[in-house]
Amino acid sequence: PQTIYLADYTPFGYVIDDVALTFTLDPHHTRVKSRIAFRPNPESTERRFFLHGEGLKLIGASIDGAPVTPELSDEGLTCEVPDAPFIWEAEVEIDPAGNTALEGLYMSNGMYCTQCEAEGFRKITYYPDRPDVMAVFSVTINGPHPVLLSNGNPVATQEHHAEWHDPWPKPSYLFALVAGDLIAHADSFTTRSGRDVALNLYVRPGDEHKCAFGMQALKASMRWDEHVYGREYDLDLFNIVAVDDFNMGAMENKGLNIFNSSAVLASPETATDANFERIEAIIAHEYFHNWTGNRITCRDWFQLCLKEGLTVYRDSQFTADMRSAPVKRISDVIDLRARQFAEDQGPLAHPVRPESFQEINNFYTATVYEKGAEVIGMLKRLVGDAAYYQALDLYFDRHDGDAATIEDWLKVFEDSTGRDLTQFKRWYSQAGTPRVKVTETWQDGSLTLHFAQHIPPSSATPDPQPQVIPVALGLVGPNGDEVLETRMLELTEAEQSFRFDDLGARPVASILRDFSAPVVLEHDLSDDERAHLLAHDSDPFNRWEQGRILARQSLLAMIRENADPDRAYLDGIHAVVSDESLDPAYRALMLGLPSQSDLATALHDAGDVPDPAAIHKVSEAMRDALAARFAEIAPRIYQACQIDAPYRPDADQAGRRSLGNAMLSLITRHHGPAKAQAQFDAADNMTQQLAALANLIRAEAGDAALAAFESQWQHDRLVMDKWFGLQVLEAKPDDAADVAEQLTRHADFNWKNPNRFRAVFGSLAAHHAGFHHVSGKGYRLLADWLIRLDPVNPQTTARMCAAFQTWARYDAARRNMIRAELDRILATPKLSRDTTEMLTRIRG
Ligand code: HT7
Ligand code: ZN
Repeated sequence: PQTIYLADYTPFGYVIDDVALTFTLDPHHTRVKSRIAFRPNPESTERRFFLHGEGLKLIGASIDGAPVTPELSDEGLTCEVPDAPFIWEAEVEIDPAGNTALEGLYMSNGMYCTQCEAEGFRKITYYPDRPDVMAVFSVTINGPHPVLLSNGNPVATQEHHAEWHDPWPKPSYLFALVAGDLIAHADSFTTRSGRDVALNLYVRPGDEHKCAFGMQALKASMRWDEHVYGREYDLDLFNIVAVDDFNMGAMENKGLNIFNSSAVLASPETATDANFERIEAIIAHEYFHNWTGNRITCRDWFQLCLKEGLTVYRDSQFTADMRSAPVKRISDVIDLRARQFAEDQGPLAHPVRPESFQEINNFYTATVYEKGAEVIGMLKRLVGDAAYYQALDLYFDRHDGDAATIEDWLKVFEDSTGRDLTQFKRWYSQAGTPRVKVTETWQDGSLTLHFAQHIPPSSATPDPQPQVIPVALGLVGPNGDEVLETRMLELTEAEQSFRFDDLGARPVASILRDFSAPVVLEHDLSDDERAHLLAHDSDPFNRWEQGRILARQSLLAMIRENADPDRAYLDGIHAVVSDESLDPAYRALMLGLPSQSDLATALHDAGDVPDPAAIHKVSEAMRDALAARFAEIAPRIYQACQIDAPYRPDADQAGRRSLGNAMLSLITRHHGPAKAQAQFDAADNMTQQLAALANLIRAEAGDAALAAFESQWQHDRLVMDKWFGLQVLEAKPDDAADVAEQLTRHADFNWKNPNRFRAVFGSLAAHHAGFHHVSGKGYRLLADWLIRLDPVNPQTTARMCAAFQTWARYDAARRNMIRAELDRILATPKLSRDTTEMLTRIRG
């Protein structure tokens, strides 16, 4: 496969003034006519006329009305064209019903829909399918469906015929079309300047009752973007469509967002609190793309973080404002460490702005998205809030309508703040997670903190240079008082020291508050000092962090030295969780343990070889110890968390349920499954029902509940995804692969549906001890199914390959088994470019 390099970027040789597309829909023989006004690009000397096109049957083409015979290849066509403006017309035939890859125009449950990012438009018609070619689109749809949608505003609608016009120039990846028998949940929004916007959430009949929350989240997002970033919506209409078959979460097509139904549909009975929160965040994310992505788009796909990092950052700000800021920050850090740190420290490491790729779909990664967002957060910390928003105003003014680059983005900050960001730019160009080691010296009332930063070299960045790292610091006195309020230290050198004088008694340094930079901090505090911060730190993140480190240290000692669970940890957590002045959601987070995969990383970092079975065993023992420590208080807290009011998915109620269900786990462990069964029987919402079911399965008392759940929810795909996933997640390590295998035989295991495939195999990959079972059956089963899925849906197959990315840290037997599976998949004839690239990178 061909490798594409950032350094090779050249602009397209032609400019498009406008595009008219006419679709005549048919499941296997859809006709697409295009009429495109091209003119030579005055900013380019390139005069080769190449249009992307894949899997298209060309019916005919003409230039200025005269038929032409272009030269066709698997990737597109070339043609002789005039050295002056001209009209290109073409007609192609495509097969939406046969499109199982879910990229381009495809069918899902009888409805037509599109997914064009990143390079799906070329499966619809011949076109310069690159984000820097922006054009105004008019779309006509002919089809026997009650609802026919495209981007922008409707200009004419009759039965079986609709015409749409999008006045905003856009790249082809933002094109969308939907046709089907859909029902609109309608509402409206009045912008700050008084314009009325019609809002619709289109769903399949039967899903109408799952729309209200998504609509409310959309309106909250629109209001928030006006208040916080001064950004208004810019069309008369904003449509969202829910689709059952979708490779990712959702897509920000201009004026016509398309959502995986799991990312938008929710009712109290069918969706958990976590689902509601995720839906709120994804709706906000896609809506925020209207400015950060659509109005200002990316020059090329190497700049993906320009829109994704910034939009993730904006959606995390939104969630923090709508819910609890500390809880959101801690949850984001848990996720960042689990997914992005793993990527950055393994064979898939790449910079936030990669410099080469084979298949761009493989670069919609945690590094581009989540580390990309962390980089924005650091920029904001470094320049301060006011300067950040001023810079953003300048960014929107200067680049509205542009296809921009990271250089443009940083220049805006340099111009508006006067700061030199040359070194900061390394966050975009260097792969790897910086490690920051801190040592302390204490003398005569002065504390000196010595920082040393080190970025482990990788094949992506063999010779890393020091980065700018904002380190938020506070000092906590011996009596728990704050003796130095949070201040930002800026690390720029490989080694740097900071001194704090006139301190009286020696304080405990609280470093990297609020997780001010995406680094691994190595700060040798004693257990007592950590317990002190756990009890007193004013920074909620670091308070939680110390609890987590104590837990990790104790778990590692249990593995290495057969130690007992650490009493100081158990007591410290008991004190925080019992503190009723704290937010219940935060107290629930405090009870979480490092994941088994995190522990494997910690062991590997320390030079040990992780044993998944041993890690599982100590994690269980620690949970038993927590259950015993909380035996007295857990039933009381559980009771206090019960809600005697109609279900609401807000932060308040969700926090109480989260703490209540954390208690339910401890109670089930210590006192047996009776309370879980009672909760299951009484549950009137999915959060309570699913938590109870998980506890019953864990207690090996779940058979009846599983059967009852299945017969209650058989008709609901999204709920059944939970049923499939939970059985794998909660299986014993010896059984996880067998349970997954049995579920693949279930009549409802529709493996071509990405949500269902992920429910089973995403859960297997997430089951550390089950997936890495010593027999190798987890590896074999996943490999079998990846081989089967690849020809059907390469994107989803390639993403799932990441399950193998940590292979090199395990023992020789496991390494050999994984390598054999990787080789077996790689030897499959006609393996997709997506999967080939992923596995080649993983295998190294
Ligand atoms: N910008 C969207 C990315 C996306 C996507 C990318 C590749 C293949 C399928 C896809 N579906 C959506 C989603 C987002 O980040 O908002
Ligand atoms: Zn996005």
